[in-house]
Amino acid sequence: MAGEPQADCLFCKIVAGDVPATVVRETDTTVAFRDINPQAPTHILVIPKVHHPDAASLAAAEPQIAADVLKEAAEVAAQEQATSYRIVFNTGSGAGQTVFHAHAHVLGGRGLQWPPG
Ligand code: D5M
Repeated sequence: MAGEPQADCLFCKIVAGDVPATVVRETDTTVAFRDINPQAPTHILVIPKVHHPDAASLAAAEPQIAADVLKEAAEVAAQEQATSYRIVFNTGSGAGQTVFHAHAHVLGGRGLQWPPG
């Protein structure tokens, strides 16, 4: 069922505590943890605790939790003292999505180029 934990999902395992992660913030609906392969001094992933394969399907099914993810992305940036930062939702393998559980990348702590690669 949509939103239910998926046995083969890495980020569902992080939510459950079955895979370790460096958690920096947690709310009733979200977890934020450091990316294992950081692309900037600040590189944190904010995920919903519920399982949806990407940000758009999360927003369609549970818009309040999608809003929670965005709010937490800003909270994480503030906690990291990143005044300028980028929020990225890679969607689809062609855009670089490798984990099919919705997540926001929060990148900051250095100058960021536009357009991204
Ligand atoms: O982003 C998926 C991101 O997830 C990618 O930047 C690596 C990160 N990742 C993968 N495994 C882990 C663990 N175990 N901890 C922390 N971060 C992890 P995507 O947009 O799907 O490419």
